[in-house]
Amino acid sequence: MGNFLGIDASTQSMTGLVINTDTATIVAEVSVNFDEHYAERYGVSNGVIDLGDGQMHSAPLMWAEALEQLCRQLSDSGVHLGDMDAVCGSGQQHGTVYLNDQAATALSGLSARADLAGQIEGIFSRATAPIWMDRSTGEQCRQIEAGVGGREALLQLTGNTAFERFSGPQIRRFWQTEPDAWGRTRNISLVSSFVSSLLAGRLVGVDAGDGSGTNLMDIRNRQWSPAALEATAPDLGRRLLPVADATAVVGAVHPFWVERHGFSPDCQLLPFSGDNPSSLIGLGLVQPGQVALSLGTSDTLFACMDQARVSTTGEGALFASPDGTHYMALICFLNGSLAREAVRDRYGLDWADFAGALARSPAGNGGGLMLPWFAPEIVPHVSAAKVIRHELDEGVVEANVRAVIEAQALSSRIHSEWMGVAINSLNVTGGASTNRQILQIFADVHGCPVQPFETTNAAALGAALRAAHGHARARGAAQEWSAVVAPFTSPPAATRVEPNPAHRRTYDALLASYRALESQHAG
Ligand code: XUL
Repeated sequence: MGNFLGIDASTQSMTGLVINTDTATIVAEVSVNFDEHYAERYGVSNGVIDLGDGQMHSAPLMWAEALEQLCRQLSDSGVHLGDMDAVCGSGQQHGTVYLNDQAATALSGLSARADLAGQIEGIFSRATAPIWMDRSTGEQCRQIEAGVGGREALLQLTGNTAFERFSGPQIRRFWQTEPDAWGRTRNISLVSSFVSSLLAGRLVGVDAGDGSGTNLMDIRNRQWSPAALEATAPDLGRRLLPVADATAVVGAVHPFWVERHGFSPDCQLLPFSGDNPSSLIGLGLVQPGQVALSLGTSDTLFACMDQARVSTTGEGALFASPDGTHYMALICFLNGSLAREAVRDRYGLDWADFAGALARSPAGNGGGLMLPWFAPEIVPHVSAAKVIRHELDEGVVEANVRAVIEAQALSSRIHSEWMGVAINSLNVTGGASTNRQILQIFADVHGCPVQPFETTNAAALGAALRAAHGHARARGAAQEWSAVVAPFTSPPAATRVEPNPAHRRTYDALLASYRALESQHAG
């Protein structure tokens, strides 16, 4: 029990979130915005350097500066960094940092008399780091898939087909296009393991959560896959540290952080993970069947799974959970609020009218269906925007409002079937989660209780909770994950929406018609 710091190194900012596990409270949350502090020095816009031709990079040295700035801002906000028992973190997934043979020495020899960035300027074999927004690696994706025996083989081996934004394709492109700099590359980190290495003062490995976003890790044994390494770049194995155990302390923070920023010399460090795997913990999803749905511009579904099942139709990404045993699915439906708002605006409604229309219309909509692809859809794959109405009169407001929400709920049920998990609880976050009528439809379609769930920064909270879990384990007082996350991630029971069994039967029947309509028009 004590105080734990979670750091999220995301695309546009670096956030620190402090929890106290004795009082079950978030005691501080502070953010350093990259554009605000570093736009000029590093040439970033929204945290990103656009190098053209789809090459989207960022600056690792900037992240080092931001880490010190974050410590100063936390202290200024009243946090006593000396009280932190452990620190852990997360990073935007997939980005790769290329280090030369000076890195290990520079990190271990850090002096508290000078700033961090000035002391590590010389450790990079490539000044910038490609990140998840990079779209320049299509060719490399195909080559890597071919190299391991095809798309399906890579999917079964690593949990994912090759994605342009994943680390392996980024690495292959670097080897192909900059062979000299590749020759000077001694180690490759991800964003997560780079920031944890700065705190440790030595190179820290990638955890399995972030490792599964590389196309390089065997998803089942959570180790680098020799076949995937070979298909990506020569001698890659010796440039990567072994995959780190996400639940085990790697040691104390380097004296640099003690002397310069007031951390305790006993403050323990856990390997960082990717932001999405970290959010899985921050959303409290530590048992199979627990699912969260974030209703944003796009709707994103996070699920905790017991086994490494893959989506053969490419409908979701599969990552290892940093809880050490489970897996996570990430499914992104592009037409989220985008579609809800399009219907709202089409009929000149506000959100209260929208809720009223749901309340006045019957479950199942009398068989009226809509395929609400107001923009090209990711899941299911739909390449051009189209809105299809089936037994649905465009002139009837209530029926169209109900049709868009029922479509989203039915689609989330159909396209999460590949997970092979019985969804037994659904936490819904984001703007639309305050609308009880929407929650009722999701509860009835999935046949499970649905709860609105307010989150702050789920990735940073997940990191702080991982710090608490790892610290207890290292003391020999290991706690169940559910006990660690519950005080921070349980919505009040009174807000829960229970499924209505009669509606559930209506939706079971409607599911077949929706599935048929969808397969007729998707693609
Ligand atoms: C996930 C992904 C993004 C980044 C951004 O696969 O690419 O969510 O992790 O933070």
